[in-house]
Amino acid sequence: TTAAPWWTSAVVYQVYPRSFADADGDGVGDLAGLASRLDHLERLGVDVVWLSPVYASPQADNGYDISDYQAIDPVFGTLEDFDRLLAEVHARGMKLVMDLVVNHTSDEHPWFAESRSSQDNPKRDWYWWRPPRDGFAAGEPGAEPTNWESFFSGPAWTLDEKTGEYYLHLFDRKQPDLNWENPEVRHAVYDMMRWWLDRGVDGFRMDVINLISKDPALPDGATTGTGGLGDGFPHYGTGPRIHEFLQEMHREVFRGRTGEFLTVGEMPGVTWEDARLFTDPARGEVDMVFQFEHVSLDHGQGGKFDPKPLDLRDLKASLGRWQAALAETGWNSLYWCNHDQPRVVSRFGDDGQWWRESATAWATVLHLHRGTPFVYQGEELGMTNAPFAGVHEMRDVESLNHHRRQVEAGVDPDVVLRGLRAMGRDNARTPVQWDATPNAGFTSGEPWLAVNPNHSWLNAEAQYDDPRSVFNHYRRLIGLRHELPVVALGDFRMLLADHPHVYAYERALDGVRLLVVANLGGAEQTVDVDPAWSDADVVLSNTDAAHVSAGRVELGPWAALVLKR
Ligand code: ISL
Repeated sequence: TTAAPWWTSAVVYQVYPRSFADADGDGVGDLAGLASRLDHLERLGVDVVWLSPVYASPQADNGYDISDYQAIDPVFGTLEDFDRLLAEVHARGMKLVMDLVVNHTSDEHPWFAESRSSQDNPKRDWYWWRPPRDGFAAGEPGAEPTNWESFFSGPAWTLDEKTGEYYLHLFDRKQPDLNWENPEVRHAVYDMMRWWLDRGVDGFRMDVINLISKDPALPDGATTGTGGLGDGFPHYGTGPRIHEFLQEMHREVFRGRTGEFLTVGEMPGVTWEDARLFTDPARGEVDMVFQFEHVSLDHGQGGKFDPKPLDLRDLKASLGRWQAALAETGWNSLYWCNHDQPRVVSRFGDDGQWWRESATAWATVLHLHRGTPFVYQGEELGMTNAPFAGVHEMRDVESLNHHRRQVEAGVDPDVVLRGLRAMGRDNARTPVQWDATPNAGFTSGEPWLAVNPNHSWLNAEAQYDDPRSVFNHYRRLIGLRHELPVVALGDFRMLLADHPHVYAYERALDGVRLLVVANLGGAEQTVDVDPAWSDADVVLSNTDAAHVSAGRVELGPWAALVLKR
């Protein structure tokens, strides 16, 4: 059998640069700040850094609105700063992948400035332009060419007065969608990708990459009537030419290159059936995908900002399905957290009494699945959601647009705020908490987003030398993946699928077996397991409140164990 790819035993750490470390005191994190904190990543033991966008951008969506793909935004530093960072990451034996945001550009990108300048500009067809819907005048409600809702609230079309046509933006109006039907667009993207690979980067995380393929007929889609994010967009998941585009990208950009690269496609709406195709190495598309099924299970009737309690059985069914689907061919990513998701210890754990136990229990459950784990900055410290006093303390365009649209529609502002406090993306974007000093050692200036007051006790300095800390638990989990082949390559078998509070599964490879069993609740649980585990070694535990006897495991609140035999 061919050797397993290097990323099957790798752990990726996501840096959201504006909130990681600020070296120049302007209150926004930067490349020099990140370079000064690489000891933290090396101590944690991660293999790859995924760097969220640092390109030139008006920052309408914190850099996911790019105005020059081959320049570093001054707020983060210079290309020289980037080259220095990359050299330092490589010198420490780590890799660095960039965030590829090519479903859309900023409306301030020169390409869009040309495209919008006239209907017969050579770059007109680099974006999606359409006249008002038949029977409607430009600007009239309902004149939008399709019924698609933006992910950031409101219609996905904006009228450009100058040429009397609408342009498509699945996200904010400052993020016009590129037209991937146009080969000129595709080749401009591939040129840019090759430029970054030639500069030495080790791959890409690809932003909403499954959305780049739309049906050129631009048909209306089914809507829920609640104006849900992305409502009506008929290709939520897999557009008509997505496999063709990804295979062309892989051929044009990666084929013939020696070296070890990583590609992960972020794919809202992707199913495990699609993922089998996207991640089948024989198809040359991407190495793994970010799915959204497991992080949408707590979305209520009203969608993302109308959360409901998670039923653990739903989570086990979802992740178990993905483990089974990609067991033979393809590969899973593993994540709870990123810059778009609330902090897992607040969302699914207990950020009060059982903060440490619940943070480490969720980490244990994730990291020992088959797949490549992604650690989002601060997750390794057990960072929590932040206590936003009101929407005035929030910065995220998705939240601010949602708040405005809901309040305009007459929804009680307190109800809207409750959803934003629980699920808003700013929760993940508060500055990393390095120590107990003012602003948590993140900046010497005024932070762009308030530092969580709990940094007084919840910070890296307080955890480095505490063997029971969240940080050291993540370090041991990552160490297990590097030490035991069964973690990376072992078969996966879900246990206790119907238990509402305990998550348990087995891994097996070449006669080595692991049992992962975690109590994901605040009440004690006792579960039956195969008696063969009674004399197994406990290779990792987050508490003393657990006991293994013949055929039984007793688990205190949020207790998580890893047994090996
Ligand atoms: O999580 C989400 C689904 O409701 C959205 O918050 C998120 O926008 C979506 O998953 C797509 O995310 C990616 O593309 C966006 C950018 O705002 C996100 O930060 C990025 O991760 C547009 O580029």
